[in-house]
Amino acid sequence: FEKYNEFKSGLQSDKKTICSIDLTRPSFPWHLGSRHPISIIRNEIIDIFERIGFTVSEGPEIENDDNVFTKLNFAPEHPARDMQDTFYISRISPEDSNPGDILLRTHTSSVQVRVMQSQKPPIRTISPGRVFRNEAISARAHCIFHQVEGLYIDENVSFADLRQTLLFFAREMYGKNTEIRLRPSYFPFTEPSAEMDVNCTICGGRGCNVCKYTGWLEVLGCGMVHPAGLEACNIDSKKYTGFAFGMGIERP
Ligand code: 2U9
Repeated sequence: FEKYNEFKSGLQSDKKTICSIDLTRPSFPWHLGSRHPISIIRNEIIDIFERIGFTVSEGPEIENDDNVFTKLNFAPEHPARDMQDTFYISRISPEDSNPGDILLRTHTSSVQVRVMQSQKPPIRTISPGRVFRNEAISARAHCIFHQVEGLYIDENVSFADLRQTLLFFAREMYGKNTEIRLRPSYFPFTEPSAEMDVNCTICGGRGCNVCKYTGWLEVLGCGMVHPAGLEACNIDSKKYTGFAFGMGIERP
């Protein structure tokens, strides 16, 4: 109580008689917060591809049917166009004069469709961003998630270029001893298509519940850009070839 009175009278007379510290200053240390895990992984992926000449491209989340589906070689009745899979904002019957329905993009490939229409090859770009799918929400899946997609178009781009680029990415991202394997797959926008696995770094390949005892983790999809997609964006598919890849950010 004595100490209290001493401080009180000190404060009433002159602050400096109590101690030399400025009591009005904010407390220390001052925590400024930290990056969100999604941003950390997105920035890591961007850094790796920027080192080998890719530039970042961005585009709108509200898109039209042409850029999300038609120009990527999705058939008119493809199930991804279904209202159960895609969030539609307004439905417009397609005509030559309009680009069709307005919807929330289901992948960031639509950004790359815009790049292909506004730039000439060589094109080397990656598109990070939010995408929207009308799916049941569970512990493993949400209707909004994040992707990074990549596109490389030039003369003489081959599947070997695709494999070597993705091997470089995997070793930068997951460690220098990482091995990859490509399994055949199917996407409307690439032919041939593949899914890429990396060896499981959690169990070192011995098998664990993360890799479901296979020793491999699926990390991305990829393939050679379908010639119909190039032509739809006014790129001569006899002169140019390209590869593309896409990955979700949440899982890594
Ligand atoms: C253009 C042409 C083709 C991008 C690609 C994938 C394969 C792929 C999925 C991974 C997990 C999406 O987030 S996910 O569900 N993506 O498997 N994406 S090839 O292909 C393109 C991109 C642009 C013009």
